[in-house]
Amino acid sequence: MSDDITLQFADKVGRINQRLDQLVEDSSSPYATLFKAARYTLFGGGKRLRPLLAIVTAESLGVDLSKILDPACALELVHTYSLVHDDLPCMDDDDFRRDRPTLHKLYPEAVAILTGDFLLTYAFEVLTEAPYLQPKQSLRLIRSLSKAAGGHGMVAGQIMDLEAEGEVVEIGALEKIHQCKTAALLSAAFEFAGIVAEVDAATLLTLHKLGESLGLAFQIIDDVLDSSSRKKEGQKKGSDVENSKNTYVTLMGIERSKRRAYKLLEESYQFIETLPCVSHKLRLLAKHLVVRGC
Ligand code: GRG
Repeated sequence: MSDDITLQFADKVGRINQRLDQLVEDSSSPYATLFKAARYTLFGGGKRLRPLLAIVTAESLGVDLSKILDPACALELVHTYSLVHDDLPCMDDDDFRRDRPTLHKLYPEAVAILTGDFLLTYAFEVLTEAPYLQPKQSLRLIRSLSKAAGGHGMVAGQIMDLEAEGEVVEIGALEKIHQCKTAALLSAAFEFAGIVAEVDAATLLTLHKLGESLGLAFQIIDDVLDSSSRKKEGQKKGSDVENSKNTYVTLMGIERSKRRAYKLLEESYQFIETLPCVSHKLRLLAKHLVVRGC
């Protein structure tokens, strides 16, 4: 994110970090390693985009931060689990994330797996205990997050991605992978805002579609940035090229990929326009997910 945007949302990121710090405390229990490892990965410099999207959208819809903060943190717990498991030797086999050793490089691999399991499971516990929500709202949040994370969501995206390694896939198949891997959790973030704000079914569907468009645009730009940093640094272990991964850039080239991302951003703006609220901040945040560093 650019400096301007970082400043704009610094207070919210601060609140997210503060709450995560309370939710995942250091422990002096016999299983303290789990909490140390979770904190290493949770406080490793993530941008907190998913909780930010949930909070900014919910606030635009008139929700108080106190109601959306814990659900927003649950999104970050799931996101963090997915990064830990994605980096494992049996998946992408990455040695570094956010310029620091990945969790399995610092701890035994089993600890990294268990830490991911803990973060994923704990996200749902947090949702059951989120304050100021009616039981029906908590259930709807749990349903939304399970769908995004599960067998038709992130896990599905991951398995399709692994199976496509070394094969050349069609662009439609790649989009399906990224809808599941990346966009599903963004859709859940927007849905979270709608559920907490108690919007109608049509608005909830718009929020879901907003996540699909913006999530895909975000992923395409991630591929573009990944390919330019690879050019600068040479091929790294765990890079998309080393793993023979299909990316938007390998299938469409940089310029066409960017055009596709900007078209999806326009589509996202249209969804934002139809929301029953003034959403200038949301539009700004959406833009900065896509128009960044390239
Ligand atoms: C179920 C193990 C498992 C994985 C699911 C989400 C996922 C699939 C894997 C994570 C790795 C990956 C490349 C995801 C694509 C989405 C993406 C661009 C993640 C990075 O998100 P940022 O930029 O990360 O928000 P920070 O570091 O800011 O938290």
